[in-house]
Amino acid sequence: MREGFIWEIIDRAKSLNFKNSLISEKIEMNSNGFFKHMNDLQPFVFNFNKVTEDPFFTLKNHLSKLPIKVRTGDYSSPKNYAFNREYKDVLLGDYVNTLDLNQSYGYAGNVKFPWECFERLVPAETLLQESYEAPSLWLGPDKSITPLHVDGLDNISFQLSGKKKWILISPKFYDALEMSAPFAETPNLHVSSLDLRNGFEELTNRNLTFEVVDIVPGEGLYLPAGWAHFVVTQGNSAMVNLWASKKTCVPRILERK
Ligand SMILES: O=C(O)CCC(=O)C(=O)O
Repeated sequence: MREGFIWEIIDRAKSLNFKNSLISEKIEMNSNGFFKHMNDLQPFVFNFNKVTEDPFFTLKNHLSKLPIKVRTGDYSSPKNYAFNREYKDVLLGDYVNTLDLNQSYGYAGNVKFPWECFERLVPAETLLQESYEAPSLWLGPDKSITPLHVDGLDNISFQLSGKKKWILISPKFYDALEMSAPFAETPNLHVSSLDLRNGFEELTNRNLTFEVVDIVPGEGLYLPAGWAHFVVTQGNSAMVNLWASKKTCVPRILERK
């Protein structure tokens, strides 16, 4: 069951036109403005017209030879995610074959891929490419996990196959999440030390409120920068996402003391 604000927003967002999306209204804010206006920056779920072709088939057909990095080992541990990532280099076509056979060795999370293929997966005539970074693919087996973290750029994701459970936490709880900023090249990607793999007790113990949002194929999630998220996959999943362009979207989490 979706809760309050998410339902409202899905209704409002049904006719979402990306050219007039919230992204363009919000990019002017600096990080101080962000925290001042944080209550206006709400995630929302929207519907999009998913193409009928199986996304895994499309990917194998068009990007079979794309070299990708797959997260392996205990990749869903917050500590490893922040400080000790392990990857296996494979070709996308080979990785999708392992998913088909239930023999996947990890999570192909945040793999950059060409716009041309993005447009085969998400009908995106109204989307202004220059407003976004290059698209990313997130392919993984059942129970693929991304630990709790915060990104510095607004994010739009599109679920193509399988489901995802997103745990969302407002920026107002940032200080309770024990964040660190381990990556020099992406200083606004902050990772929490809280391990939510076995449940959300750590959050309730800290009196944090959080939203649980289940996203199914044909639905997308708009997630403003600064919202912490923990994501778990249900079934083989294919998702694509776009981050707002670094050139125009002021990262809003900050360099906070
Ligand atoms: O789907 C996932 O596993 C994580 C997605 C995510 O962290 C993001 O889109 O920022």
